[in-house]
Amino acid sequence: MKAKLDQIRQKVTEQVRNCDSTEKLNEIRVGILGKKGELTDLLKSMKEYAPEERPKIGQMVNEARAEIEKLLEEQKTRLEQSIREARMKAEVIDVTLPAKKSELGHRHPNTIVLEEVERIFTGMGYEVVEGPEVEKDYYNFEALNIPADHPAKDEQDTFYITGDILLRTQTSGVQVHEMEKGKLPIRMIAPGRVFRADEVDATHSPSFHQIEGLVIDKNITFADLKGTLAEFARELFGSGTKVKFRPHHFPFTEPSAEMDVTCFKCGGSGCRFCKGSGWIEILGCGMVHPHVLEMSHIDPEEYVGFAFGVGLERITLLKYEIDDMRLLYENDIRFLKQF
Ligand code: 2NL
Repeated sequence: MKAKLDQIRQKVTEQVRNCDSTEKLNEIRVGILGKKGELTDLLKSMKEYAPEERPKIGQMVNEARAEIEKLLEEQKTRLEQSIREARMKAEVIDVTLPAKKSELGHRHPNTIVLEEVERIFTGMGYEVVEGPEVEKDYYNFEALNIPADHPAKDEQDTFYITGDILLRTQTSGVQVHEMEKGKLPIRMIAPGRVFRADEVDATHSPSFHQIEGLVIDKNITFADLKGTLAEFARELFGSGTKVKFRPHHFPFTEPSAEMDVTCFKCGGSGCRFCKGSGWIEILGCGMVHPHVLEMSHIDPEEYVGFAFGVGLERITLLKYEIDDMRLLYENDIRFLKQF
């Protein structure tokens, strides 16, 4: 028995020493200590010995077992250590290698212009207020005095979600919510994304951005509107910019006007850019219609206001002399980096 044990011990020591993977180490363990392993077989053969010899044999086998287990464990630790070392060696980071250049983004020209417009109006004491892109028909149309049979309300022009919920076609709803709060006076601009069922071309998109402005206070006149918007135009397009107001019609303002600025390309003498007229239209405006004030519970006998609306893309295209609106939606970094 002792000879057999010594033989196993020797064999295992040899095998373990030459073993180079944890899988093989496990195979060795099973071959010796497993259910059908050599040492287990040896233990099973105990009954062939005399009863008085059995405890001694049992002790010998157990000692051999402990020894082999220790051997296996030590080799396992050694193997794991060397695997770890090999991995660390392969993972070495060469800090002297040149760094990869990371491509930086760029602010969108719309964002640059919007921030400029916000700077101009906050400088005049206006608040910037945002609101939801999904609105009730009431806040987009009815509260603005736009009648039920107005062409803008046609499904051809407006994206309806349900019969009375829609994607806003202008940001006016934000101002109506503000008027309903009843905190006067109001000096605000409402920038944001708006939606219209338009086909895409050089000057149209189903989704674009608008900036609306609203002032409500006592004793506001059309002169306040003119002065404010003229100052806005001078700050945005340069101090030499002149403005001109042409009569217009909107259901939500009375009187209403469109404002033109002198062409910043030719200075007013006429060129291809302004189609020879010397003027470029940039916004719509007017004195808030008394009925619009009334619907939002503001007394038109006590309070008056003016309002205006500008297309953000339109002024971005003009300011940067971009001739196709689609360029603003492609987000090609080579285009964006030019502004
Ligand atoms: C345009 C120009 C405009 C307004 C928007 C407005 C908002 C309220 C009350 C009265 Cl809450 N008016 N907004 C006023 C004039 C022009 O937008 O070309 N729109 C189609």
